[in-house]
This record gives sequence, C-alpha cells and structure tokens, in this order.
Amino acid sequence: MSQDQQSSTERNPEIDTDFDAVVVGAGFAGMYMLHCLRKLGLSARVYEAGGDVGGTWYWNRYPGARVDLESMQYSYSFSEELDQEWQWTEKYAPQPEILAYANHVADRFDLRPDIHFDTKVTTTAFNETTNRWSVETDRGDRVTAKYCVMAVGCLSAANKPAFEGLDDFDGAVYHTGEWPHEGVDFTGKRVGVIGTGSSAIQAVPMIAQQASQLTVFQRTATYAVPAWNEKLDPEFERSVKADYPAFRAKMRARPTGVYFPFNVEPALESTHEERIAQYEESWARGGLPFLGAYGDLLFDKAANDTAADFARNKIRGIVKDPAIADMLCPENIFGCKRLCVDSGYYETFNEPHVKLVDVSKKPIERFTKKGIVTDGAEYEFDAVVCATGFDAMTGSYDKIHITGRNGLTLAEKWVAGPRTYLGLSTVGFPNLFLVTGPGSPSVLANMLPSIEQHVDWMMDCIAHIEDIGADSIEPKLAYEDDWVEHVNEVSQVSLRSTCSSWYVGTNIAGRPRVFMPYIGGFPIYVQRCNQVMTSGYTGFDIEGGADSDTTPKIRWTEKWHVELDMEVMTPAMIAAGKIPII
Ligand code: N01
Repeated sequence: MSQDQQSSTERNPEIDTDFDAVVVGAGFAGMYMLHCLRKLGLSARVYEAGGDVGGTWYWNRYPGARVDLESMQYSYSFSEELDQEWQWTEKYAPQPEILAYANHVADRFDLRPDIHFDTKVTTTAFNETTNRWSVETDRGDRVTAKYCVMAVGCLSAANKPAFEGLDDFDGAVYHTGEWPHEGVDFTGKRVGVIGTGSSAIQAVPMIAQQASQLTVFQRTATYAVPAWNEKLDPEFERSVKADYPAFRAKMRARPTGVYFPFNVEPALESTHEERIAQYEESWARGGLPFLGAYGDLLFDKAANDTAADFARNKIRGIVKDPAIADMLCPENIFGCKRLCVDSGYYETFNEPHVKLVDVSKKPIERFTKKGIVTDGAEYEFDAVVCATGFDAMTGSYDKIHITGRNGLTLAEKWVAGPRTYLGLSTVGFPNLFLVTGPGSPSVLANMLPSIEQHVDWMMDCIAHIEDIGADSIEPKLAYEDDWVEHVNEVSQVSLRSTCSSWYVGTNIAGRPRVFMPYIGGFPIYVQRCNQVMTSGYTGFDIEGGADSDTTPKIRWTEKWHVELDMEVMTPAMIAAGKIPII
C-alpha cells in the first residue's frame, strides 16, 4: 500500500537513535541507496519531505508531465527480474506511470518500513569527536549516523519568483513542480502560464484543452522538437528484454547514458540540401536525439546556426499567424538551454483562445487582485501557473543547514559556486555523499544510470571503509580544486556554457554563474570514478582503520566498467574535449 493511501502519518519522533546511514530523499536515488545499504547489512533511515516515494515524479504532477527520454532506457538496471516484469505502455512514459513504477519498486523491495515520509531534514552536522552526523527533522527526530547521503535531486527546489502583489491575487496560483495531488480542473477558466521551459511546453497544450482563455507569458522563446509519442511497440520491447543487459551496456557507453542514432560528422561538411535531409530525418525521429543530427552542433556556432534556422522554419511552418510565429522563434543557440520535447506546443498558438505575451523587454510588473500587469496592460485570470523552474543543483542543499568541520556550512562553502570532488563528496564534510551532486554528469545524462552509478560507487566505498574499520573518508583539497577546474574547463568547450540557463544558475537572482554539471561525458566520468577506486581512493583521505593499504574490493561498480563508444567518441573528439553531449 502506498503511503498516500495510508490513513495517517502520525508517528513519534526518533530521539538519539543511531544508524549506519541516514539518507535524505526517497526519489529514485534514495530508494536505490536504501536497497543497497540493506544488502550491505547496514541500518538506514530515509527521510522524505513528500508523502510517498518518487521524488521528481511525486511532485511534478502537472498536466502533460512525462519523461523526455525513451521509457525503456529510463529505469533501474540493478534487477533483471524488475526489468523483465515491468511494462511501459508508451514510448515516453507519462508521470503517473513513472510514479507507479517507483511505487512498484518500493513494494517489490519492501522499502517503505525504513522511510519516514512527510518529514523534512532541517539540519545535519558533523561531530568531529565522534565522527558521526547528527540529523534533525521538522518532525522532531534527532538521530545520528556514520554516513549521511544526500539524495535530494537536482531539480527539486521550486523557483518561485517573488512577484509583487502575488498575495493580492484572488485566483489560484500553482507551481508545476508542486502540483496538487487531486489535479486541477481548468474547465472554463481564464488561465495564465508564466514560463516557456520544458514544464510549460508540456503543460500548455493540455491546459489549453480545458481553459476558456489561456495566456502564456514568454521571457525567452524555446526550441522544442516533437516527441512523436506513441504506444510502446511490443516488438521493440521484446527485443530489448531479450537481452536488457546488452542494451544497458550500449546506453552506458554513450556520453549521455542514452542510446540513439548519432551522426558524428560536422554539419558544415554537408551541403545545404544534405543538411536539410539530415535534419528532416532527425525531426521525424523526434526528441532530444535531434541534437545528434551532427556531431558539432553544441561546439560550433556556425554549425548550430544551421540547426537553429531549421527549427525556426519548422515553427513558422506550424504557427499560422506570422507575428506570433516570429515571437515564438528563439534567437539564442539551439539546445543551449535544455532542449524541449513537445507534443503540440507550437500548434496550441493557432487556437483562437490562446494568447502569447512577450515579457522579454517589459517584465511582469506585478500581480493585482484580478491578474497580472505587464507593459501597462492588465490580464485577468482565474488561475496562474508558474512554470518557472527550479533552483537547480544546489537549491535542494540550501534548504538544509549542513555543517561540516570547523562549523563551516555547505552554503558558506559553496557561496561562489558548488565545489566537489567528482560531484560525489566535498572537502570538510567527511562521510557525506552527494548522489548526482554538482560536478557529476547528473542532469546532462540519463538520470537513472547517473544515480545507479553514483550509488554503486558509494556502496563500494562504504563497504571498503567498513572492511578496514575506518572512521571516515573525505576528499583532499588539491584534488577537489583540480576537479572543479576541470569541470569548468570542459564546460568552456561547449556552447552550452555561453547562455543563461539553470545549468549555470543564472535563473536565480544572486547565484554565481558557474556551469554546475560535468559535461565531459558519462563513460569518461565513470572511468575516472573507477580509477579513483581501483587505485585505492586516490584524492581521498581515509581516517582510522587497521589497514588502509587493503586493496579495495570492487563489488557494486563492476558493471560500470564499460568501453567508450568509439562510434560516437572518436579519439580526436576526446582529445579536444568535444564529447557530444545532448
Ligand atoms: O524550468 P525552466 P522547467 N518572469 O527553468 C521562465 C527538467 N524537466 O520547469 O528562460 C517570466 O527550464 C523562464 O524564462 P527564462 C528539464 O531538465 C524535464 O520548465 O529564464 N518568466 C523559463 O521560460 C528542464 O530543463 C521534463 O527567460 C520567468 C521558465 O520560466 C528542467 O526540468 C519536464 C520568470 C522556466 O523554465 C526545468 O524545466 C519538465 C519570470 N520572473 C522539466 N522566471 C521532461 O520532459 C522564470 N521564468 C522530463
């Protein structure tokens, strides 16, 4: 039975209980972490702010929410039985189905008894005398643990701009990332949507089906490639399931942890006609793989311009009113902000009850009792949807008061941008593990393999610490500094570092501009993590323990020893740092 169905979440606070590990978050990362900790025979408590498992997929219930990677590639790989028994129904699974999958995993592996739901971790502090983390929650829990695992997600802290007068508005206000569980009926309502990122692109066509009037406030026009979503082809499903491990291995060898056709050729080496044919083929295939139409689209501005022109022509071909089409045509680099995958987004603006308002030059001034004012005009609404995104990568850490050695908080340490070694750990915070933390491929790769690879690495690491009876593990400053510099240096090669987006934190006022995820490619990153481990945790200090020279055993991470896919990553590209990330 899911926690949502349980009658009560009343419980007594846990006081002074000591665990081997505390895990913050019961999304896909926290769930898998718990499963592995148990396999290692360690005690663990997971705290989850939501009422049930699922993380992102628990909160983002807005109409139209679905994954933008193919479902068959967006799932755990740790259990062959799970792989075989679970059936996706669509090429791109909708949110309720992904949440059902998360629930199925929680049931199948009996995870819930060790998870406390509706509980926010408020503080975690490292005690240098006992080498243990003290953890407190908003439900009065006060526990300790040797290991503290942050499985808080990369896009979990909703960005809610402080619009003037918001409290005066008589209508309802929703954020896509905190959608009401009972759903929202917009039938006959006048609705405003703020934002045109991935969430809005999915929600707008659905809301338009119900609303009597829909007004979209656009600050930056967005490129979207059609999903062409469809029922999952049973023949394709059978062929994947016939050898799922081989399919997973192909995915892992790709820079994004996703397998799809990729053309490494440079765009400008084709003629105009050849390029159009190539783009048409990629458009017909749809989705994020469009960025794989040529190998240099995110490295060479002139190459990128050809894709951008093609996409703008598509928008002009879809949207009937040329003035609206012009407004919808982005001028920035194609795929610089995260590329969107749509189902009828541009078409929605052909509907007579749908309006587009450009707020790029004249921002939203304020909310009023009746609606929103911009450029001197008032737009009246019954409801407003903020599809304004997230305080990405670091926002969820900021919600918790995390204190390491010498009383330094993580927020203080990261004030000029996140600093980590491999995105897994950070100096001054021993035994603190960051699942898909900043500085790891995370959001630039398929999140499920990103999560599993991190958790598997952490499990081998924790097992080693336990094997040798050590107290703690913590990165060395010089190695962390080198990694931060490397993450930054690699990002400069990509056009992605040149525009404003949540990848660089510029969507949040006051955040320093830092490219946060690691763009060097998933398999190259995995190789580095493996080397660090097999060489005896290079770059880490291990304190305590009888025999720190014991060769680490490789248990969980064994499956991550994959070859680079040379079809996609040629030696020249690797040398130039031009790994084709989509
Ligand atoms: O958020 P966003 P999102 N006034 O930051 C605008 C993943 N995801 O929730 O671009 C007016 O992309 C802002 O404008 P601008 C995916 O990785 C995946 O849509 O800053 N507008 C922008 O248009 C994605 O990238 C799926 O100028 C304001 C929008 O709000 C990530 O989550 C689905 C504003 C925010 O777009 C975030 O996507 C959904 C203001 N004051 C999300 N403030 C899948 O398909 C912000 N904006 C799996």
